[in-house]
Amino acid sequence: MPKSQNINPKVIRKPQFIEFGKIPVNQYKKTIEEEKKNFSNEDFIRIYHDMLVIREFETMLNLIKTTNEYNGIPYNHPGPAHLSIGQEASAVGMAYLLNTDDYIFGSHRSHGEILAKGLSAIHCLDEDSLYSVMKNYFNGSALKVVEKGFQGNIKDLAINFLLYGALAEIFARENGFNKGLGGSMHAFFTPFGIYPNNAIVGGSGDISVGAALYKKINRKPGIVVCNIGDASMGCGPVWEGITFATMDQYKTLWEGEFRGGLPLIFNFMNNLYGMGGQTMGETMGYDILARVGAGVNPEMMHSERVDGYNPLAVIDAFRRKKQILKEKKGPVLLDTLTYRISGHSPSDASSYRSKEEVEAWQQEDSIKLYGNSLVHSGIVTLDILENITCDTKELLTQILKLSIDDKISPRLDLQKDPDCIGKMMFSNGSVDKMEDGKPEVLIPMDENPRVKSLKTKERYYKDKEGKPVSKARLFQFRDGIFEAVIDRFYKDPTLAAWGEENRDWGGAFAVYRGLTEALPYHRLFNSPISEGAIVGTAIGYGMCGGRVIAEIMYCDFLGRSGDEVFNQLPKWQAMSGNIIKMPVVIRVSVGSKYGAQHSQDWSSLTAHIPGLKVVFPATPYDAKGLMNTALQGTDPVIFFESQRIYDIGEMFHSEGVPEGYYEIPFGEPDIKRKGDNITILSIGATLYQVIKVADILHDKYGINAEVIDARSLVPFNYEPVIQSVKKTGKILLTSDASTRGSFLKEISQTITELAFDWLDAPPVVVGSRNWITPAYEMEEYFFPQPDWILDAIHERIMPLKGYLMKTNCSDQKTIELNKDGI
Ligand SMILES: Cc1ncc(C[n+]2csc(CCOP(=O)(O)OP(=O)(O)O)c2C)c(N)n1
Ligand SMILES: [Mg+2]
Repeated sequence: MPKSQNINPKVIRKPQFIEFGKIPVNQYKKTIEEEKKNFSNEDFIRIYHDMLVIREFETMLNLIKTTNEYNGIPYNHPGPAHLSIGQEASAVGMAYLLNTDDYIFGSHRSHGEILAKGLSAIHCLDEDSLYSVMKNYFNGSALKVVEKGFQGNIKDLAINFLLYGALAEIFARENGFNKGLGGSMHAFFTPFGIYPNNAIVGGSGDISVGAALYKKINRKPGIVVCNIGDASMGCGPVWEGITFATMDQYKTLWEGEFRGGLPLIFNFMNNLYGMGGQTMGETMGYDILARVGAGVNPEMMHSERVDGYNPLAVIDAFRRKKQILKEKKGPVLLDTLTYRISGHSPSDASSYRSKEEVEAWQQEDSIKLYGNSLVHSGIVTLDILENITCDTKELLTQILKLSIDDKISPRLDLQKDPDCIGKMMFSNGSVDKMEDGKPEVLIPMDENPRVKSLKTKERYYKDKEGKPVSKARLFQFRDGIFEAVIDRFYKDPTLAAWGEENRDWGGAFAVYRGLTEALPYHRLFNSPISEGAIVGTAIGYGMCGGRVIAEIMYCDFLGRSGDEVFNQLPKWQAMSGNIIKMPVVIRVSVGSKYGAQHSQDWSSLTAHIPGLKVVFPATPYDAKGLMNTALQGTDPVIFFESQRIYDIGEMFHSEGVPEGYYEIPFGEPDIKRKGDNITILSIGATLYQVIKVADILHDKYGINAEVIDARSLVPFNYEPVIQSVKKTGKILLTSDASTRGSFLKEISQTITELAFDWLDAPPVVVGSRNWITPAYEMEEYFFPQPDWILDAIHERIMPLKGYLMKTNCSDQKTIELNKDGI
């Protein structure tokens, strides 16, 4: 809570009533005659044309899925096709007033939105820009296909390009908009402002908020439209996204031109169903979806239901809502009423709705009714409409032929390059700043109180006389992270950071102390307690071109951002065909002292997910160097920090932590102590237990342990570890993660495979117990202790002369515990 806003009990405790205003429902009443001042005849016809293109595109896919044929052309498409037959007016109405600066996000059912937005972009762009978009996209590979033998103007060529790029993508062809790695549910095309469509229901709910933040924070033109289904209103990320998007601080605390609401429309494409669950009347309680806006903020999100079966009603709504966003009074909630005539997917048996219901909606078919109204108003003749239908069918037949021809539209050649998808998981960029410009800061860096105070600190844990430095004088682990972060804030104008208690408080563990003084609100702010949206918005911000640090206060809370961390953050770079970069650093603090729900090390979960880089430094020198690398990169990084060592000083790098900038490459384990007799590899804070063990081994048993700090989990260079094992013949691995399924088990398995011939004993893993983390007073029975490591060495690797076991780590015990699921 900022001190500038005083919460006065005399005011807050006063009795009052909350009053809700009216939410318009289907209030559009204009006739075509009345709309003639807004649309030329050409415009009216274009709307019809665009709806029809979508209808025919989806009809073609439906026929392919259900009959393996369209217009005499056979094809088998085994993948998904969630069609939007019936929803065309809502898509075209949504896209009609948008240009390429306006970004749309969507769901699994987005073919219609892609085509509508693409057609709208083609209409807006001049021919030169259009041609250069097509020519520059993947070296013009899709353009070459549609350009061959084409006769006509650039705009028509671009329509062919749009249809081909989308269809080739749906059929997983390399010429598709995302090299065939997105497919039907995820296809998108950023040059036309079409941003990721998400197969996780509600997945766009928070990502699009991040995109709107990107526009606001970086003064970019345009708005963001989050197109999601009605059933996604039941999803956490959507609610969190709405909460994040409507925070008061944009209007109360953000300064100058940054003050004001986000340029964002939550546009619910309300077809009244999930798959088979009926939202109004069965699975939700809102009756009319637009009602939800009423409870969110005093503006009721300018919520409105609009008749999405009338394209002009939707355009009218978007015109009015865009004005609201222009006045910085957003975000807005639109409940765009529609109906899908097609099944959820072509295999849908429609067991959840009656034939009569579907027929009733077919009677009101938006294309038919809109076409008739154009004819009645004398705007167009039936013949012209028929011609549009014939031309579209012919065009789609052509596009289909091109898209399914294996020679013209091959798939990625995994035979020739088996690693080609693997190589797309990361962009591996190294960029000082994501964009040129002067970073906005409040004071010069050297006037920052924390920066000044750090200049007086000892950057090594012992002073010149070899005496340990007091905590007050010590440059600590948290300071290493701070130095990397503040440095980047003064380098990269796009860098923004958010999370719980990031501002004023200075981050829950004081890593950010000093940043509040340095940065305006729009670069550092407190988020709601919405871990999903903290990560989701960071993803949206990153994929639009900004660099961002988001913070998860405790590792245990990662589950709250499960989908964002598992499905979104790691996947979009590859799913885009490497069009998208993801310069997103997620700081995750691993707790202790606070018991079962605040002390878990879940690093293995994140390391298991392809597409994330995962690091876990254990010293201030490594923390600063690795954070610099994370913030120089263009890939998503999960940056683990152990709360047990935030105040530790640098004990290994004898020159201490350098004041200047340096990077530590990801993936390089670091030998913290040299030795010949046994290798001990640790991840995270357990390093300090290992050092104690190494001392005991040396002093009591004359054994020299080589201590390796993994530092990174992904990527990971095995070579130095193998080298060490070749020398010692023995390895023990230890970390604070519960043993079962930990990343150490992965490393030990790989070492077994790579260094079996040199091993005198199997690699042994000592992790935490497979229980809940108990209270601080009992933690020594949970986290790996020096005795446990010594026990394991004695029992499993090499007997230590005269050693007495402290715990039972026998084979029998291991079998018993596993039998009991412990
Ligand atoms: C998180 C998640 N849960 C379930 C599904 C399976 N699923 C796919 S679409 C769908 C219904 C979505 O309904 P809605 O959001 O209204 O979009 P619509 O399909 O009606 O366009 C479901 C349950 C999913 N893809 N993601
Ligand atoms: Mg729906």
